[in-house]
Amino acid sequence: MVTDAYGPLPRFPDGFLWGVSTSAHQIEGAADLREPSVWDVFTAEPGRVKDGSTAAVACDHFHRYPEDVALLADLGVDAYRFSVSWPRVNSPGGLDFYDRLVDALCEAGVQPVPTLFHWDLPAGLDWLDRDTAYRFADHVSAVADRLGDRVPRWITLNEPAEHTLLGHALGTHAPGKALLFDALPAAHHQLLAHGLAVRALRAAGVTNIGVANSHSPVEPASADPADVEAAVFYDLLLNRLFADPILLGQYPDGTAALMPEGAEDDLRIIAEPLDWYGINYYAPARVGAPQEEPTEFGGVALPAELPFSLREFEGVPVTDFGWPVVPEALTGLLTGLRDRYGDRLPPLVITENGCSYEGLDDQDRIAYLDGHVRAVHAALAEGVDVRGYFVWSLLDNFEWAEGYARRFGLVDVDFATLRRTPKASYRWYRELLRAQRG
Ligand code: GBH
Repeated sequence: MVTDAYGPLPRFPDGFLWGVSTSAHQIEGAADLREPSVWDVFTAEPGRVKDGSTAAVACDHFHRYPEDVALLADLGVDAYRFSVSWPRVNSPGGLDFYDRLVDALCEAGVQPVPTLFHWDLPAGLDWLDRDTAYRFADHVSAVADRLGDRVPRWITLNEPAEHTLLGHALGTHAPGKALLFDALPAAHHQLLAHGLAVRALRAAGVTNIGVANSHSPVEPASADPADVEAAVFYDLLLNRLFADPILLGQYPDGTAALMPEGAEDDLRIIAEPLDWYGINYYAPARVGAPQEEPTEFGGVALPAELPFSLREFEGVPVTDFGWPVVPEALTGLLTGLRDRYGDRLPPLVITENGCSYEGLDDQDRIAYLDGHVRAVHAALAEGVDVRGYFVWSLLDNFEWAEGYARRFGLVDVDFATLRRTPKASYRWYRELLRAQRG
C-alpha cells in the first residue's frame, strides 16, 4: 500500500541481510529475575529518567518473546539483532532464556544476531577498571559455549562511543559519571573488552564476528578555521577514536596520551581482525567552535568548557526527538569510511537505523526509512561493500533517559496493557522485503 509512494526501491544484491534490532534492557523487563545492572541503579536515582519510569517491565519481552518472534516471522526479516544481558547471564536460569529465544528464532527461520554488551553492565562493575574487560571476556565465553552451535553472527559491543560520552563523560546515561575527558579510560577498556571478546569468540569456534559502532558524519558549521578545527576534533572524538583502534590498530592524533598508561600495548588485541563492521547511523552532526549559548547533543545540554559546539541543520526535517533527517549523509558516511580505511575495512552492515515518531500511521518513519534504504543502495552503487541493514527498532521500548516517551518501533507497544500493534511502517517494511525477494 505504501511501498510505491516513493517509487519502487532499487534491487539489493541477493543475500543482502535485512533485519531489525532491539536491546535487552530496553525490552525484556523481568528485572526481578536477574541481578541489577548499572541502569537499574541509575534509574532509581530521582530525576535521571525523564518520566520517572523504569525498565522493570518494559515490553515484558522476557515473558512474551514467543509473540515477538511471531511478529518477526510475519515481518519476514532474515535476521534479528538482540542483546544478551550480562546481569541476566550471571543469574540462575539466565542463559536458559537466550537458549529458548535462539531456538524459537531458528524455528521461525530468523537468524539470531546477539550483541554481547548493550550498556547494561552488572551493577558493581565499572568500565573505569581494566579488569572489567577481562570479566567481559569470561561472559562472552559462557554465552558462546551455550549458543555457539546455533548463532551464525555475533556482535561484541554496542556503541562504546555513546556509552563513554553519555554514561561517563556527560553523565546523562548510566552509570551517571560526568568526567568529561577523564572518561576516556572507560573507552579504552571497552575497546580492550571488544578485542578480548573477539579472541574469546574465536576460541569458542564461532565465526562471523563484528562490532556495532555509532557513526555520525561531521560537517563544519562554516569554512572559518575555528569551526573546521572544532569539527575535526569532534569527528576524532566520536568516530575515529573508536574506529581507528579497531580497524587500524592505532589511536588517532594525540589521543593515546589521554588513555591509561600502556594503552598502546593493547592495540594488537583491539585490532583483532573482524569479519564485518557494524554501523549505527541516525543523523549527521554540524559542529562549530565553542559559543556563548549552550548547545545540545541528542537533547542533552553540553558543558560550556568543551572545545566544540553543536549547531542545527537548516532546512531539513527533524524527528520527534529533534534529530535532523539527512539520508544522503548515510551515503557519504559509507563512502567516507571506504575511502579512509580502504582494504582495512571489512564488509559493512548497518546494525541500527531508525527514528522516533508518534502514532500508528507513521508516514514520517516510512519516509525516513525509505530515504535511508535508498542511501545505502547509493553507496552500493558507488562500490561500497554493504551486506545488511537493520531497523532500530522492532518494538517501542525503554528509550534510556527518555523513558517511554520516544517511540522508535515498527510495532507500537501500549505500556499499560503491553499489547503490540504493528504500525504502517511495519507493513511498509514487510512489503519491501517481499519485493526484494520477488
Ligand atoms: C542508539 O544510540 C542505541 O544503540 C539504542 O539503544 C537507542 O535506543 C537508539 O540509538 C535510539 O536512541 O541531536 O542530532 O546530534 C544512538 C544514540 C544517536 C545519540 C545520535 C545521539 C545525536 C543526534 N545517538 N544522537 S543529534
